[in-house]
Amino acid sequence: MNSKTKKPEWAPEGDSTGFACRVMDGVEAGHDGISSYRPAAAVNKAQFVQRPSFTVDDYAQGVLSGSRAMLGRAITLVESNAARHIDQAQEVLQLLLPHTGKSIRVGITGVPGVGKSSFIEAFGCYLVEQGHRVAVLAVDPSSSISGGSILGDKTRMERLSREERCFIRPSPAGKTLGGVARKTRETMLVCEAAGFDVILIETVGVGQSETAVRSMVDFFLLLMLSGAGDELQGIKKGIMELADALVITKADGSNKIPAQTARSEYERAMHYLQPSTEGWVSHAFTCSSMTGEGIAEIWRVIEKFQEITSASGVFEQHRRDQNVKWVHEMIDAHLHDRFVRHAGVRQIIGSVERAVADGVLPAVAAMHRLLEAFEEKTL
Ligand SMILES: Nc1nc2c(ncn2[C@@H]2O[C@H](COP(=O)(O)OP(=O)(O)O)[C@@H](O)[C@H]2O)c(=O)[nH]1
Ligand SMILES: [Mg+2]
Repeated sequence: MNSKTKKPEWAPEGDSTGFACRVMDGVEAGHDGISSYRPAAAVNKAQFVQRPSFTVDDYAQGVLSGSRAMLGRAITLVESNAARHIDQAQEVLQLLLPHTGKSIRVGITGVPGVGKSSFIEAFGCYLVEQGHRVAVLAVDPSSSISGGSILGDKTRMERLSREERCFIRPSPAGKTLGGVARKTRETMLVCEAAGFDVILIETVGVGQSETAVRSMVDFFLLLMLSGAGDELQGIKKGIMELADALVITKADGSNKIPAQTARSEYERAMHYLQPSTEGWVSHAFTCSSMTGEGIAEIWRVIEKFQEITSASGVFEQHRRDQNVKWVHEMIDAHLHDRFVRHAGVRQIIGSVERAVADGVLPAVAAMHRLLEAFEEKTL
């Protein structure tokens, strides 16, 4: 191995040194307001290389000072499942919380192949040119099984990944959507504290992950293909109702006219849908990530959205509601987890389920029996 090759903060499992996403590097110094903050724990070089142990303040100050390396480490801490890291991560988040929230959070969804990664590349580069600092995150619960389909296609974000004003983080791994979403949500807060003012969250347009991402962003963008039926795209009316804007992708070359036709059709269809955000009318657009046409317009739409919903108070209210809802969702997940792990419950759940399936025990009685087992003190 070339000793000069810098090890990235993150690399896909089993990847060789060929993974060259520059934004993952531990860039620590000097440009673009990024300070050369060095935590005390890193002063001793040998200790730094072998076993860095950072305090909660190290993490918080490192992130706030704009250190890319500390940002990466703080996210790794937030993503960790180890009990000792979970407490520390919460303390770090507590310190960062007053510095979060000053961004626009945009969710991007659509079926695989619709052009999400290409859109993020074009859109992200445009935003960076406009002077923004862009963090790109992802929610893909299948990534731990498939080895990371989403954002794994780094070739699609080659230009963006070389931008200093951009930070790209692939989907965290996790067994449950709730776990993956929790990590992405906290990572988003860390990125905001580090000064990123546009957060783009890519989600794969299948299953429940859209709803999870919808509940953590301000603006939700649904990408669609022209010429493919709704059935084919697996797009349900419910998903369209989550969207604050719908974008027909790949509006270039011979696909330009079909894309415009599809736009008008969706525009009509959206007329009959519930609005996703109070006081905001969702519209359909076309864009091409290849020619860049339509990219600037989508940003103008998002700015307009922020302007209107901030003035009406909906923007702030949404975020407040999202936070409270998040707490309840975590409580539900936590209680459910404790329930299924409970020794007394585990002892009887098999036979109770069988009795219900066989039709000899009513469902409500089964529930009571299991909850009694759960609440019984084990001596
Ligand atoms: N012509 C054209 N092709 C595009 C455009 N955007 C994406 N593609 C192509 O569509 C395919 C899927 O794109 P990708 O961004 O990986 O989609 P994702 O799976 O939704 O992330 C790739 O072959 C891209 O080159 C576009 O604006 N115009
Ligand atoms: Mg992709």
